[in-house]
This record gives sequence, C-alpha cells and structure tokens, in this order.
Amino acid sequence: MTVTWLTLAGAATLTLGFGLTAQAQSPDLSDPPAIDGEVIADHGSHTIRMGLGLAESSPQYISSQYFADILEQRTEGRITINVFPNSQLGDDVQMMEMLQTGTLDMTYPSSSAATTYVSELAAFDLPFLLPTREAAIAVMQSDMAQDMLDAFEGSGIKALTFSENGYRQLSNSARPVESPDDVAGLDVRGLSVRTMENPVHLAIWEAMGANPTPMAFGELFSAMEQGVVDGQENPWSTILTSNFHEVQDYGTETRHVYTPFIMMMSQRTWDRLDPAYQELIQQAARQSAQYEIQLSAEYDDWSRDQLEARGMQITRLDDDQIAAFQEAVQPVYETWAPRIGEELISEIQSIAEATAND
Ligand code: TK8
Repeated sequence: MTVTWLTLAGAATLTLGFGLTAQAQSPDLSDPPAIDGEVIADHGSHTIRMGLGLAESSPQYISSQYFADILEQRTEGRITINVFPNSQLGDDVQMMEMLQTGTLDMTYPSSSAATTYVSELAAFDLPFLLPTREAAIAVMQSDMAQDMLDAFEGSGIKALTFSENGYRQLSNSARPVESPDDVAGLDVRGLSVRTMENPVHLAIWEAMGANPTPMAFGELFSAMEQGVVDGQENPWSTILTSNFHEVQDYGTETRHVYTPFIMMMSQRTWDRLDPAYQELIQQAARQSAQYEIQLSAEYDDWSRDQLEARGMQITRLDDDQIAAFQEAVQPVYETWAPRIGEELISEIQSIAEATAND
C-alpha cells in the first residue's frame, strides 16, 4: 500500500493500494502572509483553548492555525493557542456560553448563532441582501459592523473580528431543486431542512414551503444520515469538508444568504491579558480573518466542483430561477426588516451598492 501524504499546497491525491484514490480535501491554497512585526514577549505566558465547529481542512481551521502561529512567533512562544475543530468542545451556542462562564477561551461561530447577544447581526441573515463577496467584505469592514462587535460589551464575550463563512447553498437527499416549488413539493411533502438556531433562517424556509428544523451543526451529519432531515444549507466548502456529500445527493446553488463568522474571546480571558498582548491579539485576529476570507474564496467554486466530481448532482440557477427564490422569500423582509431596523438595512444596502460602482 503506497500512501502519498497530502500537502496543503497541492491538490495531491491520496493513492491508496489497489488503485483506489481519494481526492484531496483542499484546493491549491495561497500560503499565509509572512509574519512580521516586533516581538512582544515580556508579559507572562498564556495557553488559550479555541473551539471551532468545522473540520481541519476548512478555511476556518487553517486560518486559526495561522492566528496561532502569529501569536507564537510574535511572543516567542509565550502565547499558545490550542485549536479544537469538529465541534468537539460543543456547538456554536454552547461554546459562546462557555466563553461567558470562562470555561473556554475562544470560539468562532456564525453570526447567525449570536443574534441573541447582538440582535442587529440578524441583518446578515436576510436573504439575498449581499449580492457579491466584495459587498459582504465592505459591510464586514464598515464602522457599522465594528459597532456590532462592540455591542457584545457586557455579555462576557469580546468579539474580535468578522470573517467569511460564506454564501449558503441548499443540499438535500430527496430530489433535485430548481425552484421554490421543488422545496415545497407540489404533489409530495415539503423538504425538511435543518437550519441554524436563528428565527430569520426558520422564516426563510417556511416562506419556501419547507419544514425547517433548527439544530446544532454538530448533530447535522447523523441527522441527515438517519433521514431525520432531508437537507441543510451551508457553503460548498463546509458541505465538502464536513463530508455531507456522503449523505446528500442533490445540491442547488441558491446563494440565499451570506453568513459571516465572528472570532471571539472570553471577556475573562481578555481581561487577564496585558494591554500589549490585547493589541497583538486584536491585530492577529484581523490578519487571520483576512487570510480566512481569501481561503474561503479559493475554496468556494472548487468545493462545488469537487462535490460534483464525487457524485453530487449540482443544480446551477439562472437569473430567472434566482428571481423566483428572491420573490418567494420576500415575506421575510416584511416581517423582519422592521424588527432588525430599516435604517441599518438600508445602510448595508448602500455600502453594498457603493462596491458595485467601484
Ligand atoms: C460551524 C457553524 C456552521 C454554520 C451552521 O460552527 O451551523 O450551519 O454555517 O459553519 O457555524
């Protein structure tokens, strides 16, 4: 049996004996930016535990290791970040609670899971709000977005930066989906779709005639494997790196929501750090978030094509088909725009439009 070890840099294939091959779980990714800057090392030593929901091959994990490398190098080993992937320490909601009690130092949830702490974050859950990645990045880097991070003040959570979970796509095990009618099932039952624990996401799939089930990410694979739900929705790279294609036959490129991640630290951990270390951690968080967005962009279409190569039937939608989904979810705006804040939403839309004119 010959095993060629994968290198992150290459889309090498793992050649097992008997001619079997398994494609790599990562594209030809950009290397992380060089780590430079003065060494800050005389403020004590800290070992920080960071829990992630996604797998080791995900942009979230790879960029978190880069975050750890920056701190290790710039403090000469005095700050160690131990990263625990695959929801092994809990799911987004649980790990944020652990930050509040101080039983975990850092985590990296989707913004959708954090709307109970900062309700304005629900703006990111509005369907088809952010038309391009450039628009999403501009919004995440805006003063308004920084205000959302600052609004965690007093919750026991120090929110450091946004990065990209990405454009969400529908997958399911029941049937190909080209329209909202396929979701609702005219002569068959509506798809049961797992959603994040977020009321706007529930409203989106209800508006399309699905049966939405909120569920923690860590329970999702077995729920799909056992047929508890027909489908779910996540970016292509998450579907690939979490091996959802093993239990999902159909994918539809809906791009219905752009979800950010939020890198966050327990306030208790943050308060124990010298201000010089706090400044360094804030800087490293932003640098790793920038790298994460780059990796996520490099992963996106590549993951979709990998899923297709591994047998998933992918439906790409044309402009008219997308318009049908946008129309079907219009009631979500009627209900949720007033609750989230019409002003906030129009500010996001004007930031997005400004990038289109760049
Ligand atoms: C991972 C989650 C995941 C999210 C979900 O911790 O729950 O579907 O998209 O990426 O944050």
